[in-house]
Amino acid sequence: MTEWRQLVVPGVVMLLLISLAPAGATATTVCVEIVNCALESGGTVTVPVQITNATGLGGCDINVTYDASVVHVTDVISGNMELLTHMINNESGWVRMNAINITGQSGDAVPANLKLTATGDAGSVSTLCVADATLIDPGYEIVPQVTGDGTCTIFLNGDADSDRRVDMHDAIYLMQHLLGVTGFEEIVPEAADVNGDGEVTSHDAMYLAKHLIGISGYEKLM
Ligand SMILES: [Ca+2]
Ligand SMILES: [Ca+2]
Repeated sequence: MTEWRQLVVPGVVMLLLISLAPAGATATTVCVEIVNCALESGGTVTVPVQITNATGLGGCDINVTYDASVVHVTDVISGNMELLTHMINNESGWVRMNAINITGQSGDAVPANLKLTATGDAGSVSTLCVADATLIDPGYEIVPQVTGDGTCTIFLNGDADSDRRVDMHDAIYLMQHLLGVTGFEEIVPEAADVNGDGEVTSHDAMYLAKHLIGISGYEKLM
C-alpha cells in the first residue's frame, strides 16, 4: 500500500464509521419526572408520574420519596400502563410502583398517578423526589433514563404573597405581580386564582378585594 493510501484509507473508514454510528448523541433522552403541584391546606390533588420520550417501554419500577410532614400519598391510580403493584409508606415518606406494557409503549407514558393529601401547613413545600427508577424494554433490557423531581406546595387560598395570611396586601401584591413590578415575581397561581376560572388576572385581585371588604356575592374564595 502506497504511503498516501496508508493515510487516506483509514481516514475514509473513520468517516464512514462516524456517519454510520447510532444517533445516540442526538436521540431524545427518556426522562422519569413529576411535575410541580400545589394543593390547598387540607386538600387533595392528583399528579402523574410521567415517562417522556419512551420508545418500546416494557415496564418500570419507580420509587418516589416525599416529606410526610407536608404531604401523604393516599392512593396510587393506574395511568396508561398496566399498574401491577404499589406500596405506600406515609411514616417514612415513600411510594413504590411497578407497571408494565407487554407490547412496548412509546411516546409519553404514565405508569401511575399519585393522589396526594396535604398534611402540612400553608407555605410548606415537599420535594417529590424520583429516588430510584428502573425502566426495561419488552426484552428485559435496561432503558437508560434521567430523572426529574417535582415539588408539592401547600397554599392558603388567596394568600398571593405567601405570608400565611389573607388580607388586602395580597390583592395589592397580585396587582403588582400582574403589572410586572420587580420584587413581586413569586406567586403560587393556585392561591391567586381566587375566582376559580383557571387564570390569574386582575379580576382575581378585584375579587379578592371585594371578598375582604365583605361585598355580597364574593363570600367564597374559589
Ligand atoms: Ca398573604
Ligand atoms: Ca382567576
